[in-house]
Amino acid sequence: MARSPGREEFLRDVLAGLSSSPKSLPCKYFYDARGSELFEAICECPEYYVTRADLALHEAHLSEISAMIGPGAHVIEFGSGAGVKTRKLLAALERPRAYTPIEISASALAASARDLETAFPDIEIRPLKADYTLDIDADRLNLDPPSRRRVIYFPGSTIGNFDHPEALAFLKRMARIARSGGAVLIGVDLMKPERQLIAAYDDAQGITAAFNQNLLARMQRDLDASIELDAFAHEARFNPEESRIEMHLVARRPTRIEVGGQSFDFAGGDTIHTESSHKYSVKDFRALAARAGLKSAKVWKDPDGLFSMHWLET
Ligand code: AVI
Repeated sequence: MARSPGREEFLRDVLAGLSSSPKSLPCKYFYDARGSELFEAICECPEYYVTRADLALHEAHLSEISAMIGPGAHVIEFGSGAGVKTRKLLAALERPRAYTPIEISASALAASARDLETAFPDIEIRPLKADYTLDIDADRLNLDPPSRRRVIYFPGSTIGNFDHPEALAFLKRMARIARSGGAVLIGVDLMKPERQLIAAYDDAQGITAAFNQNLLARMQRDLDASIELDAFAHEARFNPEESRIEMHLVARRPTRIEVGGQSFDFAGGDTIHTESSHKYSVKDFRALAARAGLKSAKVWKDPDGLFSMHWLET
């Protein structure tokens, strides 16, 4: 999810989100430099099981995953490839032919490509600067001969941050890019008791709260917005109808946000919905993938049933 769209796009999305009912802001704007630091800190929180469970699943099943990917494949990651999971995966692959990280931030992409070229001199690193949430120009990946297997890699459960129609469209796009004979390796967070989910998204140290509130601070910094930061509190809510955790910024008292020449009034208790994190059962995710034309060939779960990794074939 690390994206840094320009100021114009940010302002347009903020004005649209604050004008809508209920008010919302897109979660992609969490990840400026400060937000990315806070997200790294969330991943270390004892309550936020997602990163640890995902990494443990990678470690436990690397040789099987490597065998499924097979020799000579082109691994295409939707994300910068800067993470420890990517390194573990690349290290375990049998003579991979190529690896492409797809990332909108040119600086993040260049830094990770440089590091990976040094660490993996045998792998052809082909970075692609693009917004993976939009359509990717397939010509830019078509250096591959038709016989080369493509594997789309999307760890970390970011798929959960998409609403169901968006997740379906996203999976269809992955299937198109993987093309016939390809596969998708994707991390998906699993449904679990509400108490555990709330703790994971409202940790005791207040790091997730700071991550959520940084969105308002970013509006001040980047858009010169006038906001009483202390008038908004972080809240994590479970939405059982949609099987998702929602993050909100809730007005503690009547307040006003002024941005881009417009003002938005809040009564105490009014909220801005800033993120949804959908939780799936294995069965429901398989069904969603099937609607995108992806056949489930293997699912790995950790022993506590917290997290899953799906191998889907085109
Ligand atoms: C990036 N994404 C998978 C995280 C999640 O769990 O939905 C973002 C996050 N939001 C709060 N904590 C972590």
